[in-house]
Amino acid sequence: MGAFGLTLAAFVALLPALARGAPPAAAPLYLQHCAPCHGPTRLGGTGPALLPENLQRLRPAAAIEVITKGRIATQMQGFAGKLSPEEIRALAAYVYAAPAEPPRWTMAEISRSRVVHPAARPDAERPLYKADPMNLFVVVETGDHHATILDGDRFEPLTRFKTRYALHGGPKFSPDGRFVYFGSRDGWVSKYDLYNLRMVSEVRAGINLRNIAVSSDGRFVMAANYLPHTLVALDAATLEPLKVIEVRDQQGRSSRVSAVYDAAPRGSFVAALKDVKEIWEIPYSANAEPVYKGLVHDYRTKEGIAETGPFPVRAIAVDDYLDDFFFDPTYANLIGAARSARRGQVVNLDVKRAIETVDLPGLPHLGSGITWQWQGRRVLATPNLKEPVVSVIDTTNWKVVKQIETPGPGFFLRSHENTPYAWTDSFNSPRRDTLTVIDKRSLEVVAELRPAPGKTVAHIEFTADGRYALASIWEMDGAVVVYDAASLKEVKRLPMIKPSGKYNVHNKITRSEGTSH
Ligand code: DHE
Repeated sequence: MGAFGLTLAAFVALLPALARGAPPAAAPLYLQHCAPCHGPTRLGGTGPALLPENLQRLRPAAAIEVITKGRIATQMQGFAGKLSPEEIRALAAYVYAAPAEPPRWTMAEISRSRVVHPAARPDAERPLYKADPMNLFVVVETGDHHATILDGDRFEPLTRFKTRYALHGGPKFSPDGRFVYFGSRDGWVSKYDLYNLRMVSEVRAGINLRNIAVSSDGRFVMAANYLPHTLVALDAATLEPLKVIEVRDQQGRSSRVSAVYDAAPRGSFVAALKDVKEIWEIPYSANAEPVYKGLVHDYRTKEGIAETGPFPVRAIAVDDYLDDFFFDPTYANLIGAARSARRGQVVNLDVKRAIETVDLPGLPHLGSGITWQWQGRRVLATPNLKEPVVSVIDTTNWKVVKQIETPGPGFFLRSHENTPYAWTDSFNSPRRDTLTVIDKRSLEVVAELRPAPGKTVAHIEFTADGRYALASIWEMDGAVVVYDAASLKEVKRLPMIKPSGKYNVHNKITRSEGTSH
């Protein structure tokens, strides 16, 4: 061990940061007090990564508070007794500053990070338990970074386990529903066996990750990263990395990836890009005929040369940045929210251009959109992050049918084939304790529910048969509240620690029209 209890290699890795950019006192303080848990180059270790991208959701004042007092229910201790207020402020400034050398996370680092947990009953054909494996819920508890597997018939937990720090985005399932894959904001992808109730393997696919998608044939996981600017294809069986795709447009400008989704009928992944006006489609299946047609012109390497091999990229130029979107039921079109204009764009993936615009003034949260049949046509409904309305759009002509008023701007919207109601929240408003129930036939609000007055309530998911709706009380002393979806009466309340999303195996693998995909 070298200086400050670090290995020589770790200390040498830090020298550039010491030499440039950092306030003089902060780098050695970081080495001494923070590096053992957060890593010498701030990439994370037992504690989370401390890089500007990973800290975007934490205000600097809150960071100073955490360094001073520690964080409850974690190993993060307070440093008030050891460091002066000036030293704490210097440390906070240090972790919000970009490192002198941009961190690397290449194929080699990804491969090295892979963790394979000891296998038990890997070939099991049945689950360990009696509950119906198709009606399980995976409940993500972000309060203490755990997940609960809930029996969706009895509403009883089967197990609860530690996850990676700060999961984000919906966990994704293998097509048979046996495995669930999680993505964490710090870049970890974890594969969990729902038959054996154990973690199978994990790999760090990026340093700051947005979300993951699993191919509909169950063979691949694609990870979307903000840092570095990459998409990473993994073997879904082993989580071994197969390809790191650098994300840049034809002019060589590189981009963060906002999200990646599986477009099952097309046999492709589709990625939304944050910093360039392109959408990327990446076929994974040889049957993806419409995607492969004419593809020879779309294969791209960073030199712009046609490339063959797995995961070719088909870039589609769009008029504006589309950093989130929703597929129509055919998956030929996607509707994305344009960032600069108060409208949406409908992009046809086959003709490779925008074909319509939609008047959407409230920053729609399209990733949470759902569809249903209404008066003989399919409508898409989406909450809006900035306006207290649910927008209902006719997918045959892309006209807004109705803006349904809610108590406040919402985040999530959910329904099920077997219920006439759609449920939404008012997450981004003072009325965040209220759920709004909308009748899908009349497009009218039929009820408002306040399961815990004064506390945030959000994110609904239905049981496989659509009879019950589960809502999250999104607080440290939170709960999952089970409602009878017809009478709207509460039937059970399970204490949970800040449960964010919950995901029903059957609804996900059958791509229920009422849930996210
Ligand atoms: Fe999310 C899904 C983007 C902040 C909780 N969020 C998604 C998806 C995207 C997205 C693109 C769909 C990916 C998927 O499911 O595979 N989220 C963003 C943002 O851009 C935003 C606004 C800012 C950010 O910093 O990332 C953002 N998201 C949040 C939160 O603050 C939430 C409420 C708390 C948290 O844990 O981070 C949050 N996002 C969620 C959840 C889902 C999600 C629970 C999955 C929804 C689902 O049911 O499928």
